[in-house]
Formats: sequence, C-alpha cells, structure tokens
Amino acid sequence: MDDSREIIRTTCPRDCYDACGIAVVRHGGNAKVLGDPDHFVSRGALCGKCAIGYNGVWRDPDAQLGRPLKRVGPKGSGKFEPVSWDDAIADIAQRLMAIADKSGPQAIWHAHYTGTCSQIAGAFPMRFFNRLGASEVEPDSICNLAGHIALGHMYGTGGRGFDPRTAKDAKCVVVWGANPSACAPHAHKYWLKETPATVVVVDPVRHATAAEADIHLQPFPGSDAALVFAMLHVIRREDLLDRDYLAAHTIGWDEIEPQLDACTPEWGEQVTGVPAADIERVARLYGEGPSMLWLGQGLQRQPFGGNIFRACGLLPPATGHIGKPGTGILFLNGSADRGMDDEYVTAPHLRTAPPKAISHMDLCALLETPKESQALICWNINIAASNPDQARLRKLLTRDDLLLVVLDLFQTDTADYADYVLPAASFLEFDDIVTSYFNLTVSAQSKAFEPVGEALPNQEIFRRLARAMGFNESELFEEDRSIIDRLVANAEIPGGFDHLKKVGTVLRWDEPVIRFADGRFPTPSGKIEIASAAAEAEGLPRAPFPHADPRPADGKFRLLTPATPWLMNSIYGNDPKAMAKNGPESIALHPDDAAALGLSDGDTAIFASEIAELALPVRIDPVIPRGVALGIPG
Ligand SMILES: Nc1nc2c(c(=O)[nH]1)N[C@H]1C(S)=C(S)[C@@H](COP(=O)(O)OP(=O)(O)OC[C@H]3O[C@@H](n4cnc5c(=O)[nH]c(N)nc54)[C@H](O)[C@@H]3O)O[C@H]1N2
Ligand SMILES: Nc1nc2c(c(=O)[nH]1)N[C@H]1C(S)=C(S)[C@@H](COP(=O)(O)OP(=O)(O)OC[C@H]3O[C@@H](n4cnc5c(=O)[nH]c(N)nc54)[C@H](O)[C@@H]3O)O[C@H]1N2
Ligand SMILES: [Mo]
Repeated sequence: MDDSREIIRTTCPRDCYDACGIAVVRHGGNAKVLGDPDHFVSRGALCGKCAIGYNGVWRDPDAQLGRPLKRVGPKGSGKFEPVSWDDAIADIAQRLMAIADKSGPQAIWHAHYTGTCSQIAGAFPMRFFNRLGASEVEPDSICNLAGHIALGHMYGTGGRGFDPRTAKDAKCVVVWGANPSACAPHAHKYWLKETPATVVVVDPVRHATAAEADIHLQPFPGSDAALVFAMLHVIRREDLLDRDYLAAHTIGWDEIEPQLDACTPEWGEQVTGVPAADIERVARLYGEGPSMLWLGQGLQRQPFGGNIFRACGLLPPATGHIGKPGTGILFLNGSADRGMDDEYVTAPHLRTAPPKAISHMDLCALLETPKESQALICWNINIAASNPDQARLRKLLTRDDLLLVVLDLFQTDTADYADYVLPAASFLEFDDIVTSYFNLTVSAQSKAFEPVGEALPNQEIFRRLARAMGFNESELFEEDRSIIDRLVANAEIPGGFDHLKKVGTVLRWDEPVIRFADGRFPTPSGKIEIASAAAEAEGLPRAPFPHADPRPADGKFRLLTPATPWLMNSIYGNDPKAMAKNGPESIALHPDDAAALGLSDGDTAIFASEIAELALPVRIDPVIPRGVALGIPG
C-alpha cells in the first residue's frame, strides 16, 4: 500500500472574491481537495460548493469530457460521436477559414467569460481571436459593465478598490448591494467579522451577511441613488461634508449640492422604504468615519445601475473617506498593478480586422442575422444557461448554418447545441496564475492531477487551432511556462514561480495599500469627475441624480435573483450533492403581497414576464420588502 503523503498547494480560479488557497492532499492512493490551512483566506476550509465540486464532478472521469465530440444528430439533440483531436481541429479550422474568406473574419464570433479566471486559460485564447480578426460578445456585459463604465467616468477606473487589509483602521464598513455570505464566503466569515468597524449592509434582501450586520438598510431595488442623496442631505446638515477634499480633488460638486435641499430623510423614506431615522443614523456613522464602501455587482444590475454607482461614488469624496487608512471604495480590484499585463497576455497588436463587439443583451438579435454570424466559439462560458431570453437563444442555437464550437469541462446546456465539443482540462490539471479581485494577491495554480482522457487546457486547444489555420506568429504558440515566468517577473515575486508554488500565495505589498493617497485620479482632469463631460458625450447624464425606480403596479413584482451559495453561476449545477444542498427552487414574497393574491406558503403560482413564465412554489418571508419577488434557484 502507498503510504506516502504529498501536499500540492494551488488556488481556486472561480469568479469569486476569495481566490482561496487549496491544498491537494494525496495519501495512500487517495486525493482530497481541501482548503489550505496556511492560506489567510481559506484557513483550512473551502466553501461548501467548491468542497463538494472539487471532490465530486470535477474529479469524476464519467462526468468530465475526455474526448473531442462531433455532432451526429440534429442540432440540439445532444447526439455526438468521439473524434480525434486532429480531425476535429482540422475540420473546425477549415470551416473557419472558409467563413473568413467568404464573409470576412468578423462573421466569426466568440463568447467567453468566467469559466476559469486564471491568467492563461482565462485570457491567452484572445491572441488567437485577435489574429483571426474575430468579433467578440463583450464579456462584462452579462455581469458588471455598468459599474465599470460608471466608476470609469467618475474615478477613471472601476478596478482600483480599497485594500481589504485597511479595514483594521475603519470605524464603518458599508456593504452595499453585495452578498458576501454567498459570493465571498470567506470574506464574510473572517474579514467582515474581524474588522473593528460597525458593519452596515444595504440590500433589499436579508441574506446572512445582512442578518449578522450591525445595521441592515432595506431599500426597494433600484432606489439606491435616492438613498445616497438623502444620506448626503444629512451629512451636509450635520456638517460632515469635507469641503476641502471636494474643492481640491473633485469637479462638479456644485451640480449636486443644490439638489440636496429636497432630499430630506423623510423624502428618502418615502421613495426608498428605509425609515428616515435609519437614513440619519447611517449617514452620521458613514460621515464620521473612517469609512469603507464596498459596492456589489448585484447593485448595478438595475435599469439605472450606472447612476446608482455614480451616486454611491459621491460618498467617499463628499466625506473625505478616501486616500487615507480605513477608507476607500471597492467594486473590484484589477490585477494590472500586480504585474498582470493584459496586453501582453492577449496581444491586441495581432489584430487583423477592426475590433467588433456586441453586448450579451444583443446576442439573440445578432444570431437572427445569419449573414453577420456564421460561427460562434464559446469558451469559459455556458450561454444557454447564463444568457437572458433563454428560450429565444436556445432556438437560435439550433440554426443549421451556424458553426457552434464549445470548449468546456462538461457536457453543458450550451454544449448540447454544438457542432463540436472540445474537452477542456480543469484548473487542477495545469499550472497558471490566479489573482483575487478583492485581496491584492498573486497565487500559483499548480497541476495536481493528469487531465481526464485527452482533455487539454484552453490555451493548448487554441495553439492547435492556430497551427491548423496556418498562422505563424510566435505569440500564438508561446508556452505556458514562458508566460508564467514573465507575469511572475512583472509581479516582482522573489524566487519566481517555483517559490510561488511552494508558498501558494503572496500579497503583492507587505503593508495595506492606501489607494489614491495622492488625491490624483486617472480621469481627464486628474480629479474625481462628479460631473463628467465624457459621460455627457456618450449621451449619459453629466452627473448622478436622486433617482428611484417606480414601485411596480399591483400584482406585479420586482424579481430579484441573487446568487446562491451552492452554485457558481451555472457551475456545480451538474453535481448532485451541490444540488441537493441547494434545495428546490421557489419564489419568496412578503406576507401582505401573498395574502393580497390569496397565496399561502407552499402554494404553486405562475410567475410570468414578457419573455417567460414559471410555475413555482411560493415561500412567505416577512423580511422581504413589499413588491419584491425573491427567486431562489433550484
Ligand atoms: N442563470 C444564471 N445566469 C447568470 C448568472 C447566474 O448566476 N445564473 N450569473 C450572471 C453573472 S454574474 C455572470 S458573471 C455570468 C457568467 O456566465 P458564464 O461564464 O456562462 O458562467 P458559468 O456558469 O460560470 O460558466 C462557465 C462555464 O465554463 C466552464 N469552465 C470552467 N473551467 C473551464 C476551463 O478551464 N475551460 C473551459 N473551456 N471551460 C471551463 C464551466 O464548466 C461552465 O460551463 O452569468 C450571468 N448570468
Ligand atoms: N456562491 C456564489 N458565489 C459567487 C457567484 C455565484 O453565482 N455563486 N457569482 C460570482 C460572480 S460572477 C459575481 S458577479 C459575484 C456577485 O457578487 P454579489 O454582487 O455580491 O452578488 P449578487 O448576488 O449578484 O448581488 C448582490 C446583492 O445585490 C442585491 N441587490 C439587487 N438589487 C439591488 C438594489 O437595487 N439595491 C441594492 N442595494 N441591492 C440590490 C441582491 O439582493 C444581492 O443580495 O459573485 C461571485 N461569487
Ligand atoms: Mo458575474
């Protein structure tokens, strides 16, 4: 019997704030994927879904794809036969070249997102698409683009958030429209609990982080900009405005201040549903500070999501809670200043056709124009599960004249429609680099297992396609280790990748980073642009305004579908244990709303929108705002 014990340190590359350190422990011929006990985020335990998935379907050769598959039945029938890599790659390359010759490469589209967020498997394939001159379905348009654009106009970037370590100096931490208890489980479990600050959660839903917070404000969805203006009314009244900061480091405050007169806490209560006394309390608390502001991704998925972000973005400069310890604003932390050179990894200089992109919201319309969409390559994404207007999309994916190629670890909803399904190796099966979008880390992804069957990492699949297409630029064939070494050198990690593999994770800076300490921002003016000429030029409002979405009419609801702790978007949906934990799907309603419709707990009701309808069991939940229907995915 093999009694040796081996530990391989690696890192979870899911699209999650945490980027947990993992210990793969091999003992006596068995292997377990566990949280690394020495890692400051995971502290010895993965979250429930990853612990299940990485010891379940992600290690199950019967569940994972191991051979390239070619469609044999009608489109969408899910009937395939295994083919060799050589045959699959040769046929796909030949068909792509024929499309490029006849209609131009821009008729070839690719969609990709968050399947894996490691540097190489997540971005290197862009080199191939740039060289081909293909068109792109803009990845962020299905998740967080509104927030990035809004903070881009105002702060010059949505990717330079506070360093979470500075929370040791904060007196107030506001989590606004984020749900760490599901989406950043370790930040919820440790970071938020360990800060000495008073924790405020602003969310229509009382999720576990809200329930455990010191204060929970429950605005009606889409009313957050009005809530900010009511808070600013109080901040000004209590003499907590930092007029020196506003004068030195912002432009356009004069367009905001006159609007504050009308935005009393009583008005705020009326339009947001948050009691006036609570608005006053939180305004004082935030205004006194030092205060940190975390803006979630759920927050910007609103009809006026950009305005909400720009309104929230007023709070740090208005109070001066930015550029000092225990302050700042966070949407996401980009990794460019941790050495992750996106231009190097994606090589835009290889482009052979002008970039063309559409939003995920327009994918169906695109696919309804066959001339402009002749091929679609999906990698790191499961559009048939994660895109809106699903019934319409699925019908379009059966188009006989559309070449659909899907790269995935599993036979997903999207893969069922493919002409070719190409088996991708998982993060446990090759080396790469991972960075968190919360903590300022750089981590090693280390190979712990051999790929299942003939599966290959994304990057190798695109190297092979590039070769078959006759491309010869050396960038297209750069090996993983060369890319890793370059990125690790950029990140100035002493000892290089070999050292990183040993320790798993390094924090890029030893001490907490204070963002924007010099009061300079990467905007055209170098200041926070409260009023933005660039926004105006794009047809957007010049400055944020105190908007609140109207409440739905009687019998109508505002549907919220926040993330569940047991799924990662659609990932783990094929793991029976994760799905059993998740439980059955339902819709939760306020007792008064349910009573008005004559519904009791457990009744089945039909919920319909313009594009779909679902029959779902009703749950009664007294802590949901009236007019909100909370979808609990099954
Ligand atoms: N129904 C529903 N829709 C959603 C969401 C949701 O929670 N539910 N969330 C929304 C949000 S916030 C986002 S960001 C988007 C996310 O949209 P997607 O990116 O489509 O989301 P995932 O379900 O994470 O799908 C990623 C796919 O990548 C695969 N994958 C994992 N690792 C690899 C790899 O190394 N290589 C390859 N080729 N594939 C890999 C997974 O098996 C999975 O099928 O969806 C949005 N839409
Ligand atoms: N377990 C798990 N973790 C995940 C994911 C997952 O699917 N499952 N997805 C990953 C991805 S891709 C992303 S983008 C992140 C998302 O991370 P988060 O942004 O934290 O999560 P969401 O569930 O998208 O939305 C957060 C909260 O926004 C609230 N919200 C909705 N509308 C409004 C509003 O109008 N005002 C306010 N104040 N709040 C509102 C919702 O009630 C929800 O609690 O999580 C990542 N982590
Ligand atoms: Mo997302």
